[in-house]
Amino acid sequence: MLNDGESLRAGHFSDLHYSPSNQAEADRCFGFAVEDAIAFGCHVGVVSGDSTDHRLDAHTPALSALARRVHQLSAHMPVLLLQGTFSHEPPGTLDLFRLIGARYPVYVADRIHQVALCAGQFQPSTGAVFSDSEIDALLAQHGLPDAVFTCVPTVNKAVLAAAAGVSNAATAVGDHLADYLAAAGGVNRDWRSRGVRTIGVSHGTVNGCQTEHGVPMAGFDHEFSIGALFDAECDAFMLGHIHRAQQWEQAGRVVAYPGSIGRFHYGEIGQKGYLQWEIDPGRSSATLVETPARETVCIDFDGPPDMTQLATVAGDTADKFVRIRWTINEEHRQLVDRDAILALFGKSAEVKIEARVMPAVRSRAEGISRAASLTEKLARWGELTHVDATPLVDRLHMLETLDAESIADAVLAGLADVVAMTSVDWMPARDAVADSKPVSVPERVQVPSIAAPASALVWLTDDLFAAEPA
Ligand SMILES: [Mn+2]
Repeated sequence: MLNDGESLRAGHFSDLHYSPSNQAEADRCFGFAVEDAIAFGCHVGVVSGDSTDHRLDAHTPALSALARRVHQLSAHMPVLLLQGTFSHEPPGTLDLFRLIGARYPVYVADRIHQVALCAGQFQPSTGAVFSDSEIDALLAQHGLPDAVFTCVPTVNKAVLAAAAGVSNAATAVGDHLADYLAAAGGVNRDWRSRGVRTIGVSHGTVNGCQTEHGVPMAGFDHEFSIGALFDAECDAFMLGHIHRAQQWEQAGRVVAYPGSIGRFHYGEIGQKGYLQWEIDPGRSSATLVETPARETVCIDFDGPPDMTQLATVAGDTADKFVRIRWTINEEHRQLVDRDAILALFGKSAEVKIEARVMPAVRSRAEGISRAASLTEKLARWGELTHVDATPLVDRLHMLETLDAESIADAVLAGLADVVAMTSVDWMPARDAVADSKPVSVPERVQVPSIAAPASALVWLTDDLFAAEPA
């Protein structure tokens, strides 16, 4: 397949996410990439997982569109498909693809193992790595392979533990992977010493990589460290799962994500494409070839949308996918003219409007929840609202310690005192008040007296609904 001294050229595609809703985007981009890889003269094609977005029925047009592209590619080069995330690519999804190879085979890697590419045919290892006797037999039968792949598809933890030969099931996934990659590294060093190219293919998250939204992935639950990947001693390590293109290099060897083939969500930053690899024993390079992914424009307002600004932006959004978001208070939501916004973006491929309405919120008394007793809460409320809470605290104390009758008696006693103490001079000229009779206070009740100016007492006897005297 390769002339002496020629680099192996590989087309590396990932995260195609074929589905009914993604079909136009996925097929425009993957179709472009397949044709470009064929024109570039790639010797092998690799899809590093998530060919589909979710479970697809056999009659779904998106599934046959994907199959046609893989078939088209296999007319020109052998194709390796790696099992991706189970929720995107349920186990068994790729099985049918083994049957659609054209001139070259389509090989499905759905277990942890190594596979040699010899004269356009795939020769897999029986176990997780090639044994010495397998290597001898392979060399005797086929001569030097064009490349040896180390395949690490998505697997469950038990399978992974078995592949790594680790008995401790409690070990983290990342540790099992690191053990396996180190073991594969020994075999790959052996292949390289014979002048054979080695290629890793996997689907997972590298600790410290960046997502398509620009967020760095950091934490201990991510599958690989970049060091563990380089420990596999592959000249080229082809990754899938993260939708943003990025790569790492160490002494001429490269680990890279092409990112997703197209732009499937709003707000994804960076270019979309596929990787053209050129691989030699101990050295490789990966170049991103941009696909015609859709262009998205995201316009966010912290408040109501600015129509002048939107009108300016709209001029540049023909055939683009536009998302406009704003936040607005509940009472102002009617001020936004959605129809006017849609009219501005009439030439766009799609306009998605997301209004976030802020409900009217009543301000609460800060710190009141930290006060231990009801009395303290009341005092805190008084402080915050500039109200003298002392009389209220007195009344609260009465409510807490006395029964209703005692309280009523005490109130009446208080009124009697006020009336008794009040001289006619400053009594309001209101017959009703003057006519009120003092009430005796029962001896047994000892309560704080509640004094009130006589002018405040009219409600006791007055007609509350009568018009105020002029
Ligand atoms: Mn994906």
